[in-house]
Amino acid sequence: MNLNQTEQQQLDLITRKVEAGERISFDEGVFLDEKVDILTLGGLANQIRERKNGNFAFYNTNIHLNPTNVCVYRCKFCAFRADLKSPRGYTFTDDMIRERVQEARATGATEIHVVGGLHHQKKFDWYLNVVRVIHEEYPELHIKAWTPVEINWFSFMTKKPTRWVLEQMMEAGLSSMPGGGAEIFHPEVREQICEHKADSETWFEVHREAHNLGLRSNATILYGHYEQAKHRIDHLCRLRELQDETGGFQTFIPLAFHPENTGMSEIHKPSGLMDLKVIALSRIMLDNFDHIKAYWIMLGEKTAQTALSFGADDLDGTVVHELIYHDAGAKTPEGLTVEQLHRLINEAGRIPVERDTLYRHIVREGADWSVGEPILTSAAS
Ligand code: V47
Ligand code: SF4
Repeated sequence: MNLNQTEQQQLDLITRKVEAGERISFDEGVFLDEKVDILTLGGLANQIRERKNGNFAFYNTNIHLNPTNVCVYRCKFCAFRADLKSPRGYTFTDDMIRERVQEARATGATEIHVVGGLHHQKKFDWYLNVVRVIHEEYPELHIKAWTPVEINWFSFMTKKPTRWVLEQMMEAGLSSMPGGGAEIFHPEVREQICEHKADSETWFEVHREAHNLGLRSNATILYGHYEQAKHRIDHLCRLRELQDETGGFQTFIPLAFHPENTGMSEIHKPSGLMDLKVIALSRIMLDNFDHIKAYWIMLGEKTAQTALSFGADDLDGTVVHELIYHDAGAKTPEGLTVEQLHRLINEAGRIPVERDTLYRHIVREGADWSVGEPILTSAAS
């Protein structure tokens, strides 16, 4: 790392702030992103990671359901969507949903992650029914469903406020919200990649409303395309602000752009170093988030494992039936067994802990599971 004297002083100041648990500013974040080497970033991030989560590395047993890929929108980065009349288009029936839920039960999943396209012809009741069918089939299964893009679409279709939409969904069985649809909040980039869908103000408003109703949610960033350091850091600072207000976010998940079959296929997939850098910067900037997830499906097992020493404390889960990244060229398997996840975590020198969506310990006895106490080490701080 070739820093001049002033830059070295700036890094020393940031290092002292990290050691003291103080907040890193936007300008300092941009400096770290643009000038500081990956090992230094990793060291800073790892300090915070261990302070918050000790030596634990979390995972969960989950299953994905993307009930339709037909979508009215055309986000440039998306390889998953299909036109209404496309032979690639599909839509789940109630029986198909039940079958997926039965699979969830059989594999011991504690969570189902549900997101999909905004189908031209499906009304709000169809989406509500997806949640209801899941909940009726397996009431213990935690339903983490819909991004603000979908909630905003339901609000548009029904002409009802966000709060009403969320309440209907909660009544049907919704338990939390995933972090998707965030992409890059800054309009300079958002307008290039998904200008038509819910803007960043809407994204934040939906999460604020969800948190006010007692739902927990996640957040993501889609990096490795047109964005620059200032856009990435701006994204993290905006999230930190809402978290100060509501405390409702649980986990932050950096998502590396996969270019294959997208409208941005001229871009190269981000390198492993870039992946680790974004994980580390996220851990350093998001001082009020408990968890940073290295989503192995998208990073690959090797980078995800390494990320456990660069700020991440969670690998997501056993994940079966993932489509969004595999349609965009991800070469990872669609699922890992619990044994494989344990091996990845143990090799990284961490202690594997199975969690539920709300970061409570999962206790297993044979085929049965139950929810134990929260395992958060930062709760002690
Ligand atoms: O919003 C779409 C991203 C997101 C591509 O909350 C792509 O636990 C890379 O949000 N290359 C949906 N990324 C997935 C998501 C998520 C994933 C895992 C865990 C959680 C959680 C949430 O996927 C979209 C978009 O940002 N995405 N296409 C692509 N070609
Ligand atoms: Fe539709 Fe979501 Fe794909 Fe955008 S990212 S085109 S909203 S499925």
